[in-house]
Amino acid sequence: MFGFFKKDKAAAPDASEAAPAAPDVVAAQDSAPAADAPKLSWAQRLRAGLSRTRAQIGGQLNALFLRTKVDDELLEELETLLITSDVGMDATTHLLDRLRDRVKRERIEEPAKLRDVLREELTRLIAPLEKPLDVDAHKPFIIMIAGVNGAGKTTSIGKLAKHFQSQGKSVLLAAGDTFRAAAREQLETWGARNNVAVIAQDSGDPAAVVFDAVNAARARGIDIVLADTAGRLPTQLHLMEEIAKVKRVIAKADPTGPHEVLLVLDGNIGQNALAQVKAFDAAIGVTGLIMTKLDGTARGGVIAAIAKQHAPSRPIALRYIGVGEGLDDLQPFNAAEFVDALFEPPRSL
Ligand SMILES: Nc1nc2c(ncn2[C@@H]2O[C@H](COP(=O)(O)OP(=O)(O)OP(=O)(O)O)[C@@H](O)[C@H]2O)c(=O)[nH]1
Ligand SMILES: [Mg+2]
Repeated sequence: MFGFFKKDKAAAPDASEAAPAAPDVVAAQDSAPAADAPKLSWAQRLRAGLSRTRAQIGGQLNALFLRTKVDDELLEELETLLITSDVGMDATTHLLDRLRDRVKRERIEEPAKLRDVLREELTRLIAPLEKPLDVDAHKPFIIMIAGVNGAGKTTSIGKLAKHFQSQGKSVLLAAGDTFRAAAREQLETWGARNNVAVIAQDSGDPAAVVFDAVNAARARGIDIVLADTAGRLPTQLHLMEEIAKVKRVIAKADPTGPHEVLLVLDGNIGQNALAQVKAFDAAIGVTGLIMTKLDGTARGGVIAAIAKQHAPSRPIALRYIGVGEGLDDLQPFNAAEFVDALFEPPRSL
């Protein structure tokens, strides 16, 4: 049975105070049962988790839309605000083109109306990222997790394991981070506590560990394999080659796999996310993204930049977003919900 914990998100939204890796999953479970803490709905946690982004971007947006009329000055300031909010040049230009066009065609004069139009256009822009992962397509469904050091891979695996278990799926973890000595034990401890099998090896070869895990999952009739990998930078070419090998070896164990290659992105890195997606995609063919730590940053606007970079020729899926360190703080990405959480509630008229 999964024991999990609740934390007061408002009290500790800062990812920078974080300690290392999988131990966090374990440590957090040990430390903060907080049974009396009010249980927040996902929408409430999302809103709380995005409070920094909202305070910074949403606050300034709302100030703009309190103006008395829609004019060039307002549109220019909006453009600057979006560019400086990690929405990026391409996505901002796209949004402003759409807005200017609609201001003209629909004769929009009211800033409040323009605000609604921006919400609509932003939702439309990021909606293609919303493609929930369908884990029923294969058994075992093999998910490989990649990303730079400290992005939130191992923590996200813990959250995903819980997410899938709550859907009645059996899960097996592959301790493919053979780089850090402690990583394996951390995953094993966590797995034992949460009734999730963990496959690990002394060999130090991540491809061999993951190969074993896929075979074990098949033998045991497991639904989902989550393969952790060590953090690496795209510039560390030998490590990028190593992770490409992990993928090839998975395909040897199961010619249809891996069924999902998830890149974990730290929400704090802003525009760097675009370069990471490109580099990991070139090496291992990324099929989905997880963006973590949106609670610790005001840089959530980068989601629009990612949508623009990949639309419409090669849409990429933002499968999950993380808005806290709790096991429940990872949820499927929902474009409308995300935009709603960014903007302050509409002012009463
Ligand atoms: N606030 C917050 N912290 C997070 C979130 N996701 C992960 N973290 C924290 O980020 C830190 C790094 O997470 P890990 O899961 O260890 O990252 P990793 O990618 O496995 O790291 P390496 O294996 O060292 O490359 C930990 O302290 C986590 O608790 C999130 O959504 N919000
Ligand atoms: Mg890790």
